[in-house]
Amino acid sequence: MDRRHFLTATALGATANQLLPGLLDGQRGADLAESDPQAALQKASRTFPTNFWWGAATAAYQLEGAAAEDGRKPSIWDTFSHTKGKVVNGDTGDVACDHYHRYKDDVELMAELGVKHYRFSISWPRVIPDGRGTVNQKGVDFYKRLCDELRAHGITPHATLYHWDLPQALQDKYKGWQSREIVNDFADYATAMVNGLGDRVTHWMTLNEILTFSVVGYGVGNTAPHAPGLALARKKDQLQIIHHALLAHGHACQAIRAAAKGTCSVAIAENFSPYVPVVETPEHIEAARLAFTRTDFNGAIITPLLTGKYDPYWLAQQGAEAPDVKAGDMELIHQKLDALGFNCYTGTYVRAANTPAGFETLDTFEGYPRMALPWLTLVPESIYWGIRMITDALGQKALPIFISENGCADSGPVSSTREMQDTDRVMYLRQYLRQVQRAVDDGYPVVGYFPWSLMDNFEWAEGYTKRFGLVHVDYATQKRTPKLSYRWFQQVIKSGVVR
Ligand code: PNW
Repeated sequence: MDRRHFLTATALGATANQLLPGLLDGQRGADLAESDPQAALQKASRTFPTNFWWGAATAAYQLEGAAAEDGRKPSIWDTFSHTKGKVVNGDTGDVACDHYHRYKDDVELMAELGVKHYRFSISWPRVIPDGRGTVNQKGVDFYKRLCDELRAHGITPHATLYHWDLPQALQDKYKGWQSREIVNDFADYATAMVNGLGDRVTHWMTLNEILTFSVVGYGVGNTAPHAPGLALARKKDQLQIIHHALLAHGHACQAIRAAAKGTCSVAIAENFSPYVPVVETPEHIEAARLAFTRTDFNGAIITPLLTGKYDPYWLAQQGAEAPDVKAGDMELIHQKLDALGFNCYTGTYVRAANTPAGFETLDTFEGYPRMALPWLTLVPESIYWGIRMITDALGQKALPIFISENGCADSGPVSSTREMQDTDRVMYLRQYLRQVQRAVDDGYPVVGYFPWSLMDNFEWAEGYTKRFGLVHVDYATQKRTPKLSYRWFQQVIKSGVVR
C-alpha cells in the first residue's frame, strides 16, 4: 500500500473524513493527456486533488476599519497604533480597507478569483467590547452578514478567534496574556462565538501565530515592535505568556466542541519554524529534524500543542527560565486537532555538524534573494519541509495540514496602466506552491492553501507601506484592483496545476 492510500485508509478520524471528503484519496483534476501515458503521468503528478481547499486569508484589524462603530471598543492594536512612533507614518487600522462596509464587494472579488474557502478573523473587541461579559449583538451581526454573503457565493468560512487584537480592557484589567485569567475569558469568548455563529461557521481556528504575538509583542529587557510592545524582565515571563496562550488554545478547543451543534473542525494557525536540509541526504535530513525540534521556539509551541509535552531538549536548555506548569496543564494544551494551519513565509537552511545540538544553521548572505521585507528571504523548500516535519519529527501522520498563510510584500510601485504587475509575487507563490505540490505528491496530508492576503491591508508596524495583497487597494479611494498574481492564482485554481 503506498503512503497516500495508507493515510486514507487509516489516518483520518470520522470528523476529518466528514469534513475533508475525498481530499486525500488521490482524486485528480481532469485534463490528462490520454494519448501519451508518460506525459499523463507527469501531468498527473502535478495536479492538486479536486477537493483541495483553495482559499484566501485576511485578519480583522488589518482590513475591517469601522474601529469605533456599532459598539466596538479598542484593542491593544488600536492603542498601540495611536501611540506616536509605533507604526510607520502613524498609520492605524481606523479605516483600513473599510471591509466592514465593503464586504460584499470583497466577497465578489473572492468569487471571481475562484476560491471556495475564506480565512478571516473575528475581532474580539467588536463582539465582546470589554473582553468578558456582555456580547455586542451588532458586532456578531456583522460576521453573520459576512458569512451569509460567503455562503451565497459557495465559499466556506474559516474563522480565527484571535489574530492579535486583544480587547484593551483585558490588557488594563490583568495585563492580558501575562495573566492566567485570560484562559477562561478566551474560552468564554469562543463559546459565545460558536453560539452566535455556529449555524454558519463550522471551521474554527483558535489563535494565530502564538510565536509572533508573544515574541514580537514582548521584548525581554527591551520594548517590542508589535502591540502591546512591552518589555519583560526575563525570558521566563515570555515563556509564561506562551504557556497561557497554549492553555487558552486548549480550553477554547474544548469550548468550541462543547458549544457546537453538529460536526465542526478545530485548528490553530501557527508559524512554526521550518528547517531545510541544504542537501537532501539522510544525514542533513536528520540535522533538519533535530533543528526542528531543538531550536527556539518550536519546542515551546508546536511540540506541546501536538504532543502534550514541551520538547525535553528545549526544556533542559531553559533551566530556571522554564514556565510554571500546573497539574493538568499539559493535558489541557494537548487537544486533538482536526487540522493544523501552517503559516509559512520563510525558513532556515541547516546541515549536519559536530555541535552539541547535532546541526548548524546556514547564513544567507547579502545578495541572497529576499522579498520586499528584510526578514522575508526566499526559501520555497521551507513549506515542504515544514509540512514534512509535522509527520517526521512530531509523528503526526494523520493530521491534515493546510497552509493558512503564505505570501510576500511586493516591491511596488506597480504599474497601474494596464494591471498591477506584481511579477515578484507570482514568482514567490509559484515556487512555494510547487513545494506544496511536492508534499501532496509524497502523500503528506496537505488539504488546502490560503495565500496571504486577499488584498493589501494594514501590515502591523509597517502600516500601509507594505502590500501583501493579490488585490491592490487604493487607500484614498478604497478602489480595489486585481494584480497580476490574482490572475495567476485564478488560473491555478481553475486548472488545479501550478505552472
Ligand atoms: C503574519 N516576522 O505575521 C501574520 O499572521 C499576518 O497578520 C501578517 O500580515 C503576515 O504574516 C505578513 O507579515 C508575521 O517578523 C509578522 O517574522 C512578522 C513575522 C512573521 C509573520
